[in-house]
Amino acid sequence: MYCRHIAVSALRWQCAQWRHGRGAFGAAWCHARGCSGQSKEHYKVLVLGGGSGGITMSARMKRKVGAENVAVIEPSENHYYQPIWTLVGAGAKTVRSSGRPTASVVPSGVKWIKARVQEIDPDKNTVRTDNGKEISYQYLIVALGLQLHYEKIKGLPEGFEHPKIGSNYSVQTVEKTWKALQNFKEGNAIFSFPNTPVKCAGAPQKIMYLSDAYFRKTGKRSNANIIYNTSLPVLFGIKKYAESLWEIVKTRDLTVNLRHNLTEVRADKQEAVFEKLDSPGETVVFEYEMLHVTPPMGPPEVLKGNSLADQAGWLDLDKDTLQHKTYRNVFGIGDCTNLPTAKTAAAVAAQSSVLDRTISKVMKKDKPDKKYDGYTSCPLVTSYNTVILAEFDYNGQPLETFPIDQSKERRLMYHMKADLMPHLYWHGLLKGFWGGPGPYRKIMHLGMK
Ligand code: FAD
Ligand code: UQ1
Repeated sequence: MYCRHIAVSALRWQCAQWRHGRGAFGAAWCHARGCSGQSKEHYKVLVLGGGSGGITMSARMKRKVGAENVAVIEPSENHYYQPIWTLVGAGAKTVRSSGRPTASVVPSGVKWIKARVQEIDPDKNTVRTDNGKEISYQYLIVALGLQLHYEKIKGLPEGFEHPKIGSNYSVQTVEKTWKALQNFKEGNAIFSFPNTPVKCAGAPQKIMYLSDAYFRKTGKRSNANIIYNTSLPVLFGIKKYAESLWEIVKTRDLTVNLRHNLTEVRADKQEAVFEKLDSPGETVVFEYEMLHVTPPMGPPEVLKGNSLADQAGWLDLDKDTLQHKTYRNVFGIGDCTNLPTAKTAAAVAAQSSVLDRTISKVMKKDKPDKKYDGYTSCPLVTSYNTVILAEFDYNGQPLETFPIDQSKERRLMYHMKADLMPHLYWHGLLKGFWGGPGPYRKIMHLGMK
């Protein structure tokens, strides 16, 4: 039985070599042994993860190599537009509006493999799924996103069964934020930021500004202590926008405690425990009437310890071309990568056009020539009708699309975030037509020069 297993594996491997145009045996050898190219699962381009980056690249790869040569592995029945959860948590949008069936976003003709990737073997060009399938590829695009770790906070996730606690970071908990806001009477409203990399680093404080606005609108503000406890030593990483945010914090009477990391939630007692990162061993307990949790985050489990990952577990990419540093037929996009920029859908958009070009070049055995500048963007929602549109690059330098000062709160930017962006996402980005605002930025700034 064991020997037969080895023999079958060897046969499959040999045939995979033939399909890759390598190996000692040819088509006739493989067909004679009942292993036709058609019956085996092999794709020219295999995409791991059907989130923002995975669906975007599936659409772009379909145009490049034909739908029948592309597959995407994604276990979830639904695809979510996560950026709108900030507004869902504040009651300005419905959670229903954030999701669509995965079947409707996978490009037509592209194979959707509804499974979870369990193992990647980049030396053999194969991937194994949780339902036991082995799939081989010629080119691999890794778009697995990141993992949320609520369980790393003592008392969670079970604490979410109590009221007064919510989190905009998952579809299961985002409506709890809105419930906690509505039920708020008086006391502390606390907002946390973890001691790990996060996606959309502005989101943990956006919900604080919206809560402040909601309390003012409903006459509860004078009963509320609004507290932002962040593990970071700064309010926001880019000075230009941080200055505006500090001004808002001051004028709206919000409290910011830097270097405070949430470690425990005692939901039955409505207490949150924070460690003071600059005084090792020291903790401080806050009572809360409302708690918004941004969970610790980390790389996908399947990448940790894999030869595709760096020491921390993130996909190890060339920061300019998005090609893997050692496996030249492997590429990546989005939150699962170690690209030294903020993890956002806006970054995915800009990365997608560079990666498209890189893959074209690699397929033609040319040298990749387009460079990703690290573009990322975070629409900092500061009320129910204003946004500061932060946009910046690898160097932390503002890289603004519009020829106006984007560090100011603007109504127009709110409408862009709430009304325009969802359309751009579903009909532009996911269809492979939106590669970020780079080309428009150049046009918009022409008149200024
Ligand atoms: P995802 O879109 O998360 O997709 C990863 C996919 O991989 C998922 O579908 C998952 O099911 C799948 N997957 C995971 N493990 C496996 C496995 N083992 N096998 C197969 N599939 C797997 N970005 C902005 O640009 N602007 C914003 O205003 C903004 N606001 C945000 C607010 C919130 C509250 C949140 C949560 C996010 C926000 N973002 C924002 C960030 C943005 O949503 C992400 O950066 C973006 O979705 C990243 O895309 P991705 O493809 O890397 O990951
Ligand atoms: C963007 O491209 C994008 O991806 C579709 C987002 O995610 C939802 C964004 O939030 C932003 C701000 C951008 C950048 C787009 C423009 C027009 C500045």
